[in-house]
Amino acid sequence: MTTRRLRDGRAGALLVALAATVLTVTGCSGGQAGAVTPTVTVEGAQRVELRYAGGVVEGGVARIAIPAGSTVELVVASDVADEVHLHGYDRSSFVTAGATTTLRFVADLPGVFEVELEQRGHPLAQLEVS
Ligand SMILES: [Cu+2]
Repeated sequence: MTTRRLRDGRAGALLVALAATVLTVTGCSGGQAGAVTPTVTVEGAQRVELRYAGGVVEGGVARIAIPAGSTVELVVASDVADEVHLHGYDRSSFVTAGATTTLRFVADLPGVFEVELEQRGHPLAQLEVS
């Protein structure tokens, strides 16, 4: 009886490990579908760098996958003065022409959220928190 319980316990642990692997693989393949992947800072934050110049976003307006619960550093460089606005979380920060601004927040709300240059109404990216 004791041996049987031990085996069952191991099988359960193996299933949990397999399920975790499947979830991880699914997450990775989703992130590669034309999306920009954030870099991870030494502090473990998800760092996203966007550059707006000449009226366009460098590399196009991408959907960026963010693991829910992580700290995000959203760095926006702009050649015009405007306000960077993250919808949903309703965070914003002014940027002066030729400078960068950083929005730092904890991604504790799942969903897809637009980042835009508020005064121009120009989309910069979409953050997909899941
Ligand atoms: Cu806005």
